[in-house]
Formats: sequence, C-alpha cells, structure tokens
Amino acid sequence: MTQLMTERQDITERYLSDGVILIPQLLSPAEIAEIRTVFTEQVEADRSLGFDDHVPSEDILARFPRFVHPHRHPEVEAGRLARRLMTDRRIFGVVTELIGPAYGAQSMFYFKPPTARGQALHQDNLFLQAHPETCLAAWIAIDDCDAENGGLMVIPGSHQIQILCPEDADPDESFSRATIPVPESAPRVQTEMKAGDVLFFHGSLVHGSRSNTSADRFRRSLIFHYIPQTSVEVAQFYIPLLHPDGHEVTIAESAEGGPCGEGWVNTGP
Ligand SMILES: O=C(O)CCC(=O)C(=O)O
Repeated sequence: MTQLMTERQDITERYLSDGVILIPQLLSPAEIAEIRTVFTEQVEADRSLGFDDHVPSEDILARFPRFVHPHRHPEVEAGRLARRLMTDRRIFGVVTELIGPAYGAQSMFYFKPPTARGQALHQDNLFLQAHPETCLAAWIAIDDCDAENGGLMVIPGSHQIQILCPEDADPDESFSRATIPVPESAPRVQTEMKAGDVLFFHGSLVHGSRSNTSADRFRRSLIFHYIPQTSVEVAQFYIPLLHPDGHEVTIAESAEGGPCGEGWVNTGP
C-alpha cells in the first residue's frame, strides 16, 4: 500500500493526481477499540440501524447488515459516536485540506464478517449527486484489512473519468446489484490497512471490495462522506447535511435519475 501513502505536505497534490490517499493511524488504538465494541454491541443487540440490502435471510449479511446514517440515531451510543467522529477535527482537517470547507453527508458502518460478500466496483457520487463538485469519502479501518478479508480495492486516477453508467454485478461476489464497466486493464490496487488508518477518496474514484474469504477475521469499517459547502445540490437521501460545528444544514435536492439516461434510478448508498 505504500504507493497510496504520502507525506502530509503532499496530500493535496497526491489527491489531485490519484484521487486517493492513505493517512496512517489517524485514530488511536483506544478509539478504534471503542468504535469496534460500540458498533458490534449495537448490531448484536438489534438490527434497527441496518440498511435493507434485500439479502436472503440465510446470508451472513442479514445478521450483520451495514448501517447507513447511524449519525442520525442519537438515541443509541453508536449513533452518538458516529455523529461525534463525523465532525472530528483530525478527519475534518484532512477533508478541508482536500476539498475546502465541507459538510458531512453520510455515515456508514460495514461489519463484513468472514464469508460476507463485498461491494462491486462503483463511484460514490453516482449516489450522492453532489454538484457542481463531487463528494469525498473517509474510509476508516476498524480492523486490519487486506485481500483475504475483503479490504477495499481502488483504481488510482480513475476519478478523472466521468461517472460511468452501472451494469449488473456478479451476485456471488457482491451484495450490491450494480457495478460499472471498468476495463480489466485498469490497474486495481488492493489496499492493505491497519486499524486506525483512514483512506480518503474522491467521489468519482472507482472502488469496491471482494468477499471476505478469511476463516475468522471481520473487516469492519466506519465510513463518512463529505461534500463541499459550495455544493448547490445533493440527493435528498443525504439531507440534512452536518456542518462541522454540529448544526444541520439543508441545500437543494438534486434530481433523481443521475447521468445515466432514462430508466436509471438512484437506489441509495
Ligand atoms: O467497504 C466496502 O467494501 C465498500 C465501501 C464503499 O464502497 C464506500 O464506502 O463507498
């Protein structure tokens, strides 16, 4: 993964050319342990924060659904923690360096237990529809992750291509139904991250993950998406946005439908 790591002073330049940068150990082992415990206890208690990805009941992801927008649930500890971390100064500091003043748009938590399928290659701004600029993801490793347990794969430089229109994904590898047609020749980089590392990537960067093939290693991740404060619109699903001082902000809704022609429907995150 060294090629995605960078000296702090180079991050903007690197982000512009690759669309992805890795900041090692942005969160401490104690913080990561707390996040891991709080979210795991939440999903073990009930699945009320789980997003319905329409997986069959026998699928391991039915027991460990991803959480979408946990920061909108202040009634539980996982919600309060997500909301606090979404505006954490260390994370927001990098976000601001990369895209200027920003709003939080989405929080997510993936458990990805052993045998769970991954998420096919995609570009995030297809879902967020932030305009005129794109969104930015902060993907926080909560466990050490690599190819074996389904760590993230990225295609550096792919943020410079336009949003591509989705096609059907391989249901044996991906719980999400759509993927995008990237030529096999495009160089995919398999990330290897330690718990506490954060990967920041551009909303048009092609990324995804394969199944967790390990026997006993969860691949948990806490993910935030941000959009520039200069955004004039974003898809309705992401409103209200979160200002770094903690108050909620509303901007115009972008039209559903996206860039892929008639019949294309934005089906969520
Ligand atoms: O963590 C994964 O496997 C996929 C996450 C993702 O694609 C995203 O954060 O947009």
